[in-house]
Amino acid sequence: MSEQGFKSGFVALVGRPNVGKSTLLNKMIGEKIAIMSPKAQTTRNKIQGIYTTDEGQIVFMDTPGIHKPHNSLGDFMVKTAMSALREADMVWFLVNADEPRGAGDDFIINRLKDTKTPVYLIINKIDLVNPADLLTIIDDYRQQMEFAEIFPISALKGDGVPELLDFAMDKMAEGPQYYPADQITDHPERFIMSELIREKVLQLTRQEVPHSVAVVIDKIERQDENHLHVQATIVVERPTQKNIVIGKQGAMIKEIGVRARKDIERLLGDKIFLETWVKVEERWRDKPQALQTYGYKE
Ligand code: GDP
Ligand code: MG
Ligand code: K
Repeated sequence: MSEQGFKSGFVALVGRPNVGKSTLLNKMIGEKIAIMSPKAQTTRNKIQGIYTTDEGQIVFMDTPGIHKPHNSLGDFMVKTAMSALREADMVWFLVNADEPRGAGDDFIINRLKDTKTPVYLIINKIDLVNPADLLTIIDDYRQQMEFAEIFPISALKGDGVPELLDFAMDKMAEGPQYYPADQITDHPERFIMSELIREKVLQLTRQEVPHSVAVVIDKIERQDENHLHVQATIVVERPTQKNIVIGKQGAMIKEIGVRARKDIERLLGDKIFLETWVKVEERWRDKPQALQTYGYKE
């Protein structure tokens, strides 16, 4: 550990398909990386790799909603992608040096413009272009939005990659080691499940239950190859809200469960047996411990 203390932070790695995101992750984290391979390509904080040194830890996450066109879950995806970007300490926007800027790049640029998180432009595959062309490319991207810094690299050959990593680690603030040094992936399914259940509560109860509702996934247990048993608790602040969420003879909670289960199944590709409970915890938002338990960072 360095004298200044351990550093840590999150990097959102974005870029249209084939720009070299996986190649870069592999180069950075080497054989230690295990790319997440859930059936879902849609989780909010899809952790792709964790880079740990004596100096600090950088968690790389993918934000799929940012590079996917709209579908039925489009709005939800864009919203969650945007909040993932806000939670990141920096965004690495990867583009391809040997292809002109395209619609896929512009789609992402338009979303990156809306975030306050610093965006680093990573121009990849510089081994395929001559330096004069590189300047034209940099100029073109610069005109689209403001970047905190621009890094030309070759993820394949490794050119510029150590410098990029050193730079990022340097920028990170002191912070905890979120994951053990030998852990390279997380299980973000938990996150998407709670987000989807929360979404259904808000949709179905409309104005009656405030946005302060939280959903905790208490248990995910695999029954067999295709079935997951999931237990979730919906946390509200007042007994009246609990009554609304449960509904007449449990009609509301049942409907919440049915709709959430369908979305979770569609996203994860597993059959879900979903059990939901409702709990009242007064003013949980004022309790730091509760905030952490319910997955809200300060
Ligand atoms: P992703 O879809 O963004 O994850 O892109 P991949 O990492 O799968 O890379 C797509 C293709 O580009 C693969 O064939 C890579 O080998 C190639 N590629 C990635 N980085 C570089 C690079 O720096 N130089 C060259 N020449 N090819 C690269
Ligand atoms: Mg990839
Ligand atoms: K690691």
